[in-house]
Amino acid sequence: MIPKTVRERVEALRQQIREHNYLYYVLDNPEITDAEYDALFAELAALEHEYPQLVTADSPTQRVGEPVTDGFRPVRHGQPMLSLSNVFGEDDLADFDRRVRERLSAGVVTYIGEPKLDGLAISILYEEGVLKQAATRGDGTVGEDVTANVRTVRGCPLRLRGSDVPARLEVRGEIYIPKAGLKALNARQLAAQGRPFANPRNAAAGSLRQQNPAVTAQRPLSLFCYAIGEFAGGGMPDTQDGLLDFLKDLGLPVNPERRVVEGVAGCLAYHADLQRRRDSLPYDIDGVVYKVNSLRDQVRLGAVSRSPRWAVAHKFPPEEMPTRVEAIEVQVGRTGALTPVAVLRPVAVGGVVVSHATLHNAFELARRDIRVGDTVHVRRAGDVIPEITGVRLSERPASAVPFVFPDHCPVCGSPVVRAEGGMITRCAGGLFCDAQRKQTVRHFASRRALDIEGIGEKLVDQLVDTGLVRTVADLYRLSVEDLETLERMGRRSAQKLVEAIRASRQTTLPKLLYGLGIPEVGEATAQMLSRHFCTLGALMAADEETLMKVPDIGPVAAHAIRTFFTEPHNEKVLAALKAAGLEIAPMEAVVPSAVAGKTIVLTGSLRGLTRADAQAALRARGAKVTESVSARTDYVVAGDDPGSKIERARALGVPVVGEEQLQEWLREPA
Ligand code: 5U1
Repeated sequence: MIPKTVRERVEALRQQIREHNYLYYVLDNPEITDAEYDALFAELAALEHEYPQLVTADSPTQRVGEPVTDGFRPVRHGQPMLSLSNVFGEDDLADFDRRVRERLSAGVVTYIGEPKLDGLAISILYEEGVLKQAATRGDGTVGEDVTANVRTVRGCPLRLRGSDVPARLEVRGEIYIPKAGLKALNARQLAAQGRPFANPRNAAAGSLRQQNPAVTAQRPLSLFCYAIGEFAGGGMPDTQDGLLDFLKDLGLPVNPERRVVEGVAGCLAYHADLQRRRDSLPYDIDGVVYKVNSLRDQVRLGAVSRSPRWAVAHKFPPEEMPTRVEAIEVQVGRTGALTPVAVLRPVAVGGVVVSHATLHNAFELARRDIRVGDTVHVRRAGDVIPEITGVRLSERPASAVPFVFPDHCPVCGSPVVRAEGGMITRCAGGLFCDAQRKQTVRHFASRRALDIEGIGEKLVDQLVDTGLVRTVADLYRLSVEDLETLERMGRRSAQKLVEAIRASRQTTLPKLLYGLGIPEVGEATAQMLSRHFCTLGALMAADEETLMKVPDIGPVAAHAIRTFFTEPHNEKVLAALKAAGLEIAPMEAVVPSAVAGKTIVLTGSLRGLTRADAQAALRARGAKVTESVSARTDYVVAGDDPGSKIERARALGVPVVGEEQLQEWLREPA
């Protein structure tokens, strides 16, 4: 029997500790010393030790759980976790703002500026105020369950604050490591003979992927929340600014540097201000995010592909560093293109250790006359391949000589060719060239293509070098016994790989088209072609004229696609894939909007949305909205107290529909 006084004391201690966590992590305004806090914590831990029946999962003492044994379970997000598209300067931002204004039929738009942290996106689910699950973004649809590790993040409440918590709240934000934390962590890594983390993002990601939460608990992880996913059982604020206050009141940390601004000028002023103060912030930021402040307008704007139309990232200009060119290598790509690459003395640029930079092509290399031994400036912008922005000619060693571009492929020795007027030098070896073969297989197996788990660079090298794989179709003939002959491949791994290859036979048309590596066909074009033709057969039968009817397919792409499918070698590979049992899931036909091409007149007052909103939403779905009813009008939408337009519609025999029908139309995505 546990004395009532003990129960009450345990509850009181938990309340106090939670409140002090809130003061410390959310308000950044602690009211007690660390020693006083530690004393409260120690008292609670001692009582829970004595009365283990009193321990609850949301007690502040219960942050570090058992190690994960079977890897991280996949978690399907209730709503996709979007990623942000970028603007690269004032003109881009003005375009973004113009598109927002047009879609909203608005004059000036109120935005909110927020710092963009260099961390890892996370989704945290609270049920009845208690932390139930945390997942990484993954591919935006399915992430990994990292609940045990997120629980160790001190600033992340295990229980939400207040008496009015939503029944279900999925909050989204960024897990990051503050600058001081990264410095200390890297010092520890070095002292333990480990490799330092190149940037806070890697450090945060590495920490969250630990099998043992006790290790994660030692990492100085922090959290800022900035959005919600699923939400039920509570009132919602009207604005992003209000949402951040709402999250903060629930005890969730939000970034204090946000600012509500008006239009492009306000956004740019915010960007400039944060860029100036960047170094004095306690965490690394790589830019800012602008979001339309009205949550209702965010819903109206919706999303395209994986990015919202109502938010955009504006990065800071990339950083540059000087370093030395130690060698120039020539790499051979999937299509045989020869790309010169500078091998650099490793240097940290913008948080990443850079050791290679592309020199683009033979012409560019000759034009810029970059030589081995030169001191160059390297720039890294976001995730793009590092570039050399300048050469310090004054520091060029006397021994440095111009680079002589090879006239034979460095991999297979075939002669190189250059189309007249073209910039690209190619190996003429085609699939005789193992470099091209390897790249083709790698691309085919990659995540966004056929997604064959376990086929990495080294394995493809071996498969091609041993002659086991000459075309992508050969992958499907590999047996466990074949694979077992390879280096570092046990029977179990070989079995798993054969299974993964077999599973990849169930695919979709966009993935296959992308995976085939057809020149000019990236992921977006593969999608477009699939939607248009629905089957591989229909696409293969299409001539150039038919291909050019697909949006965005011009004569160059049409020619490339046609050439690919009429090339006998490719025909053979496709036939072999079919014979291997490739199954392409049928494409769902795109449902055209019910109002596309229709002329619609609105009359009377609408209850659910303003006239301007309704007009914008209908236009976004391809309708024409006009003021007066004529014989050409397809529908009149009548709200409350409609005017004389109704009579005119009836006289002309134009159908009159109510607001419910309008809402039905608007439920279809624009
Ligand atoms: N500050 C901030 N960072 N960030 C990143 N807001 C924000 N919003 C994001 C992302 C990926 O996505 C929204 C679409 C919720």
